[in-house]
Amino acid sequence: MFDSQKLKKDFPILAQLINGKPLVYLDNAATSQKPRAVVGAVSRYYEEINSNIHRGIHTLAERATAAYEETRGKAAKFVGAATEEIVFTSGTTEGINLVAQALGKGYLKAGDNVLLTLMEHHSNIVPWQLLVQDIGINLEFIPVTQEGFLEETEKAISRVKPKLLSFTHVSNVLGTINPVRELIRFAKTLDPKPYVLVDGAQAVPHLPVNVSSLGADFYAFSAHKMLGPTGVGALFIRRDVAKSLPPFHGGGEMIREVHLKESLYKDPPYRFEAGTPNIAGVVGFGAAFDYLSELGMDAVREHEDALTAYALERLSAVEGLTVYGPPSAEERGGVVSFSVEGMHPHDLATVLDQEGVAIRSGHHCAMPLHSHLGLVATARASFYLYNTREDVDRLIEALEGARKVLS
Ligand code: C6P
Repeated sequence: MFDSQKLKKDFPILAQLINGKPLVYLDNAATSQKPRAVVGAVSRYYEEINSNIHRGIHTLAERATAAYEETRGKAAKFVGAATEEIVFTSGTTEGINLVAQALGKGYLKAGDNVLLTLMEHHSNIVPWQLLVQDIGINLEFIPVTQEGFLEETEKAISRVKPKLLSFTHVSNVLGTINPVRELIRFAKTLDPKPYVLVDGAQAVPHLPVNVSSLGADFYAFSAHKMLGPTGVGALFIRRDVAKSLPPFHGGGEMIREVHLKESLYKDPPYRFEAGTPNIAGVVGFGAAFDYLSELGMDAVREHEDALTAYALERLSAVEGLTVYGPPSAEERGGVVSFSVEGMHPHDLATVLDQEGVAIRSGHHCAMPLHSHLGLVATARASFYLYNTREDVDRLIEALEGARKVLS
């Protein structure tokens, strides 16, 4: 039985008072909290096996390499990939930049279309804008309805004929779960077939994801949003795509041979991992995969689905409050953005913080989406496996209190 109240005890940070009130942490889309198992794995790494990887042949180096590579296997299993299809990155942002820069070295050329959506995080917009400046690609966007769904996607794909389609699996503002499999299947009917990149930052932590069955060529996600450390993430690159993809950055460890004027690179995934990586972070990421695997992602999703449905129901009863995004919990992840009439989201977040309730306010790194919806900023509550119905009740109480203070 999934018991979020019990799970909370695994997260020492949640047991504190903020402004004299028990903390209710509802900023999980920004970053999740870390269970003891992850914190312990990172400190054990430093206390017991810290060493550089893939280089030394001494015992510690071998242990550190084994721990690092073990996580690659766990990541692959978690998202339904082969081990060599997983590249460690510093996070989703670096994963998308890696793909953009690598595809910008020959695959994408001046005038080629890259199709994004209006609900993208800046991490899936700005890397492509850099290629507009560098090589003159053309960016097009799939629109979003006022309810928060992608609009006329097939029409956009057929009209734009992109060489690359890149979109988010779950919106970090609207919570919308996009129909990834269907979108990819349709995109792949084009001739020539475009590459498809999926931004999984808000999906892998919350839903069962199988990148192979989705049919993605690239799929990026971050450890810190799924109980792991900051500064580490993974990028799935489909085996046959990776073979012909040039490296993003050069340096130690990604090479087979270095000569003065040229080098031979290693096979994927090592070709894409130059320099000393965040080894401790990757080891902590491994502990996060273990923790989530033990719970089961179906159970995590089920819990968040029920909690989001409860939050939507209670929020809808707050006077002057508007929720953005799909109306039903099944169509969205555990992210609920809203505004309250007459109150700036920053003021709202400040008053809630006084009550120990942590939410995010602002544009959530999705300025084009906010502009498209005619908004400047929103308040956002986002849930995870340790959140309870009592947390939602505390949010509502604090919101009612804020209405009294601010209106
Ligand atoms: N969104 C939020 O509060 P990084 O920073 O690389 O781990 O993840 C970037 C990123 C990419 N795509 C989506 C859909 C995201 O939500 C994020 C991170 C956080 O919404 C921080 S801005």
